[in-house]
Amino acid sequence: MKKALITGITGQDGAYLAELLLSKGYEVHGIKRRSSLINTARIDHLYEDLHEDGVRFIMHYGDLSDSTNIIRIIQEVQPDEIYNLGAMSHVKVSFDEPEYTAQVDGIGTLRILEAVRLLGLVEKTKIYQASTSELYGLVQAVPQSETTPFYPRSPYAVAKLYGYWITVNYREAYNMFAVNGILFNHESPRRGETFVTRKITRAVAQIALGQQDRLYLGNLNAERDWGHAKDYVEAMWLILQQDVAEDYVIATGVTTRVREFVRMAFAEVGIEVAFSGEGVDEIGTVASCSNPLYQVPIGTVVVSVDPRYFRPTEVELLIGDPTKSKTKLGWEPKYDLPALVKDMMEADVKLFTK
Ligand code: NDP
Ligand code: GDR
Repeated sequence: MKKALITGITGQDGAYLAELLLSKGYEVHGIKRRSSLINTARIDHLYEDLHEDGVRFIMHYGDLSDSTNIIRIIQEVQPDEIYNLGAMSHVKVSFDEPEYTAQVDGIGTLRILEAVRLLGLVEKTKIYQASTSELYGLVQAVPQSETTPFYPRSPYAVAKLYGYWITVNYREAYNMFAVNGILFNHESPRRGETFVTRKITRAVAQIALGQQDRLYLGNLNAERDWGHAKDYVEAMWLILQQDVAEDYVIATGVTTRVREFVRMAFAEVGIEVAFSGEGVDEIGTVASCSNPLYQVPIGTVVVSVDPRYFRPTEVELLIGDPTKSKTKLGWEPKYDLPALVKDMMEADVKLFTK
């Protein structure tokens, strides 16, 4: 039975990946941080009683800022595959916590690689590093592929740039199977509440149910290549099943503005929103309403811009070129953007109907 170790198992991707690996017969180990309240909601359904026989889902306390526990856990588990998904993953927050972000997202990656090397696991353990389209930052060329130059635009992206290159360096220096998945934005009903898609679907569901008046957002013009997290964890697994260690872009190849995502989410609950004004004065107003849940009067302002959500330096446009992953991995996403929006809206309407 193959053993996998997942850092960031309590996050969006960690939860989907754990499900996928369990379904493939793996023994799955995860690293979770100690917190004052239990924060394992995304993986509680996978919990197995350690007192039973044949347990295949095992959690370890740990933190990517602490080399000692990383070494101990890797030594204990002796994993065949490590998926390094743990990170301070919020771009805007990284401007407020730049040093911590560098420690966890940058040096944390080194800690994993170095632990595998020091423990003599180079031949045995394959390592997946969660790299990101944020590396491309300020647009150099589109669509962005494995050969497009990087220009990171946030402390998060700069930390991830270190994680990317230290992974490449350990691969080349020590012949390790250490690879980067350069994943473009991927979302789901399990997405953290402060990322823009989930913030939108939660707010739209609450507006549709008469529980909230307005949604405040930052840059409505940003363009993102959004996919579904379920599809993207499949790609992570495929990347580690290859004979040759290589880096891959995972994306849909379609980009959409934040404003359009808002429109699509409202349309799911029968509310047509029209945008007017510009910059900080832009508003979204109800143009028509056939909402089966709650009548929102025509002309009601449901979206406003709040400059507090602007970033000191923004990534305006991301659009990925998934040619290599499609041809070499045979990876094909099952969800397009309308299907993703539908999935997220259905889940949030259900959540707030309760
Ligand atoms: P989440 O923010 O949902 O999850 C992050 C995970 O990392 C959580 O389990 C979190 O634990 C854990 N974590 C945070 N800090 C530490 C730490 N110091 N030590 C150990 N674990 C820590 O992110 P996603 O699931 O969306 O993303 C997974 C990875 O992929 C991240 O590295 C992210 O940067 C990267 N990525 C994500 C993309 C996306 O669109 N989702 C795109 C490209 C890359 P806790 O639950 O305790 O907070
Ligand atoms: P991103 O995702 O920064 O791309 O990083 P996020 O959803 O936070 O922002 C996407 C775009 O939307 C704009 N935006 C807002 N964003 C947030 N969070 N809140 C708002 O109110 C808002 N209004 C507009 C942003 O300015 C931005 O342009 C995500 C994370 O998952 C990273 O970890 C990952 O590496 C990248 O995706 C790929």
